Amino acid sequence: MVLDSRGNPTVEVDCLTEDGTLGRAMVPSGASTGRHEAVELRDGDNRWGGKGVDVAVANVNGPIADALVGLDASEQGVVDTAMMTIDSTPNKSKIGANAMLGASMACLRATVGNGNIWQHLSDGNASIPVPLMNILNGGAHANSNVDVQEFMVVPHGFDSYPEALRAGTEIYHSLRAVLKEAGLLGGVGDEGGFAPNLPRNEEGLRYVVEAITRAGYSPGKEVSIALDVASQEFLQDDGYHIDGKVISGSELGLLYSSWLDDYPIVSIEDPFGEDDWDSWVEFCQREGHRVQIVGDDLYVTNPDRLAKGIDMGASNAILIKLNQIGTVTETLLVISMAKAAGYGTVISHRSGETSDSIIADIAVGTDAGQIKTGAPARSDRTSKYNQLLRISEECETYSKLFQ
Ligand code: 2PG
Ligand code: MG
Repeated sequence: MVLDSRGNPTVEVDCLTEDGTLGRAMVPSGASTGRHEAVELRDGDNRWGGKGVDVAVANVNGPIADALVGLDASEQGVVDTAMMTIDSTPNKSKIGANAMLGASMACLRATVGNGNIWQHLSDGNASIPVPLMNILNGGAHANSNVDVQEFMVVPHGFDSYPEALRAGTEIYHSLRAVLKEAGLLGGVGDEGGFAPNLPRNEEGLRYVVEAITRAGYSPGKEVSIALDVASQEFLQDDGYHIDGKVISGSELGLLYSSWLDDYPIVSIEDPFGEDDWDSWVEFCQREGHRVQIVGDDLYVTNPDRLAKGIDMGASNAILIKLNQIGTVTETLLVISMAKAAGYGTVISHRSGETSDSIIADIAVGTDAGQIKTGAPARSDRTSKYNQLLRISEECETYSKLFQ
């Protein structure tokens, strides 16, 4: 058990191989979790506010160790299948996706040893992903009145990742100055972005554009905006509760369309609820040609849900979170499925994170094109941006997405 960035227990797993190589991995944890995600096992007793992971840790040291000790750690498929055999539930509720993913990632690390995970995963293609940098936090990640969970900047108009990271980071600091002048600077949210109260969600877009301009960058040309609306969080029986009103999925789609007309938005994640397929399809038919539409709670990195979305035309991109599905093998499978369907792939952190930076390597090695990993602040977020800086010393190709 180790602590995550919100001060909650999470699982860390060590995998030791016969030649003495140690692979160690830590598991992240979400707050705005989708109903269809694999199960994160929590003790639920009166310690740690119910969030203890003693049972998950015992599962690693007991049944998972029993199933894995003696296997070849580099046979990722064999390792992951062995774990799924001891938990045949569809959502990994017996052993826990947190226990399983920790072991799965630890085996990957042990396989690579002092080498690079991104090189190990690459089929020859690799690129540094465009970062979607969450500089203004709302929704379940902030103590504010803003419904939209994440306002991100996307520094796509640059030749290299280091330049893009600098732009995004300068804009983060510029947003601090802009909000301070407006008397709106308070604390930050769970992902390190500022968390002001705003009269309307659209004001967040206005402030981010102002921050881009003030930092000396050209909105839309060099740096654009991505949103994670995480709308399931404000969907109730009577409709979507946003900006103090209750509206239907169609009306919410029209609100997004008006934002697309007025702001340089290149990507919208979870515009509709996790089971509101019809609204997704309607919006994707109308706007899919001019904006990336990303399913997170909708797909939960699950091959069956992704297949349904591809079939219906619900979106044109998917968010990838390893702990939503629970093994490295299944994660890689979902990435390939999405790519084969022409879907965009965004490799993502969780709002509760650790210093583990494995998602940076996965994003490069699978040539995913995009990564979402919070503000360029706080070690739990910068560990990923910094790992990408290290990788960029060897892999100079910066994704051409959104150019
Ligand atoms: C999301 C994530 C990460 P959480 O909704 O995309 O930003 O949040 O980890 O709380 O589900
Ligand atoms: Mg999301």
